[in-house]
Amino acid sequence: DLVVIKRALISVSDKSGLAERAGTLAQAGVELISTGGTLQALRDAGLEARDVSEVTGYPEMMDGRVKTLHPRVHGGLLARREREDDLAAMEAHAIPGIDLLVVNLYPFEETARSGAGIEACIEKIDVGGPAMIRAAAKNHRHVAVCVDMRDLDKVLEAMARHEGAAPLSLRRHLAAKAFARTAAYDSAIACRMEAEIDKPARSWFTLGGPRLQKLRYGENPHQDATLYAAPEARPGVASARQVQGKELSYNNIADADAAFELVSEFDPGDSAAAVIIKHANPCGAAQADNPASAYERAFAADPVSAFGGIAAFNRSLDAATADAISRNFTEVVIAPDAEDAALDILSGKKNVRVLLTGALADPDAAGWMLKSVAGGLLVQARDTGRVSASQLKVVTQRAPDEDEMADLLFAWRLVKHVKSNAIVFARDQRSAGIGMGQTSRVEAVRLAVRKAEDAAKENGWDEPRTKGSACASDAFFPFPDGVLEAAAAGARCIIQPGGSVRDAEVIAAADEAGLAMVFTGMRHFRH
Ligand code: 93A
Repeated sequence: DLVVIKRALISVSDKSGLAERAGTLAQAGVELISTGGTLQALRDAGLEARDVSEVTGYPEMMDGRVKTLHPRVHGGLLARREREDDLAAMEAHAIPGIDLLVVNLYPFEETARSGAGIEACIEKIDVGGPAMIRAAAKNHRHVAVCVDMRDLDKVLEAMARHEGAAPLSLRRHLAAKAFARTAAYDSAIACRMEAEIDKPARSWFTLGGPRLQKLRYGENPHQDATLYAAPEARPGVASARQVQGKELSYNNIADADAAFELVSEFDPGDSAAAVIIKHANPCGAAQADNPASAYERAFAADPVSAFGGIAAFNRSLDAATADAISRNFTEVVIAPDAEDAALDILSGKKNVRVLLTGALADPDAAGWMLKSVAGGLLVQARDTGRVSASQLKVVTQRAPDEDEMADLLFAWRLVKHVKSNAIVFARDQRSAGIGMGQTSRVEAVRLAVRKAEDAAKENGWDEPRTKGSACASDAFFPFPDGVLEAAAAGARCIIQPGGSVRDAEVIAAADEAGLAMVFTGMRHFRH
């Protein structure tokens, strides 16, 4: 099961850590073969290496597009060492056997992420590298392959233990990683190519990027979990910088994502916004002149649920906000940025995880949402739907006034981020009561009303904030009952998609109760 490493081909785009490791290989008596830039780097480090052109008998050509694509390279990677005919072919065609391949690819992903144009991206498509990686990985019974310089350390350690040899278990592990790497690389290329096409066919879904973090566990401690990078780069939780706090858990990441995607719907130029999330649902959200009062308003909307919640902001954290946050038990804080004074204050709460994203998420950005089903994967585009006041259709005798319209639009933004069936009451640009995840719409209304009543008790308000509120429903009311309950709780206006066969009855009930009602023509299911 041991393969003694006698000859290695090294061809790396990212040359960091190369010289030292190649030096260890050379010391172990391994002959090195290399491509242009890598060869130069090795020689600069005082190491001896053979030029691949000398092996192939051809110079590198076409700006390096063709350098290792040759039978003398691929034969050396693919030859089965126990097969007489393979050995005879090597002998006949002067093919040197390669026992170790070290390749990292042209930086296609980085180039695409930097927003480079398609031509620049295409130039970064590595062809020879993946071809060699796949050849070596296919032939891992005889060859070890490293697609990551750090894996060469594992090979070197094994060689030190096994008299210059790498065991099958390691070669197998490296081969699996090699195919995962070329698959992810090609996924990224496919993604970038599809971005150039108006209506991509999507007969296959391309997934996958590198592992960002191995998580301690999943939603529950008995579930394994990992965070991977998506092929498309977007500001958000996966790319955020954690500046302090305990390790992020699976649920932290999921909730911080929900929080940040929602708060990013609010333009920081218009007002500060704060959102508090529990179990992927907002329990409080508010706008204000500054982040601290937005947070206080969001917190007061449901102080009981906010315990141990995740707080998200659309503006940089300042000292006053950090102060307000640290008075409550908070699991995660996520914001585009933070002032030093804010970080100082939060550092007093060692366990609070603070994530800085550098920018808000773009609510209009294209992207994919995944959900696994037994034996399959459901894939849909992100919900980028939004409505403005001018797109709303007033369906009742009374039209909403300006204040009501502002609260309707606020509630509508929120309800998009609440699990269905979802109902949001809002007043003065803050949530008043949120009903989420119910199996009937009227039950979602009741839950939202009850939460508003609880909040009034908790805060010592003389009435629940549903009085005089705007109410949003993520999908149409199938019956008038939900509308009647909302009216009974003091709502003055309702925003909903419309489209029920009973719309006429629902509108009549709203008119009877003196409510203004607008239709969006767009629903926001979220399951
Ligand atoms: O342009 S390529 O697709 N054609 C090739 O034949 C080839 N062989 C190796 N790119 C090729 N490579 C890549 O060159 C490797 O994957 C590596 O990323 C890079 C190293 O080039 P250099 O040693 O000249 O810096």
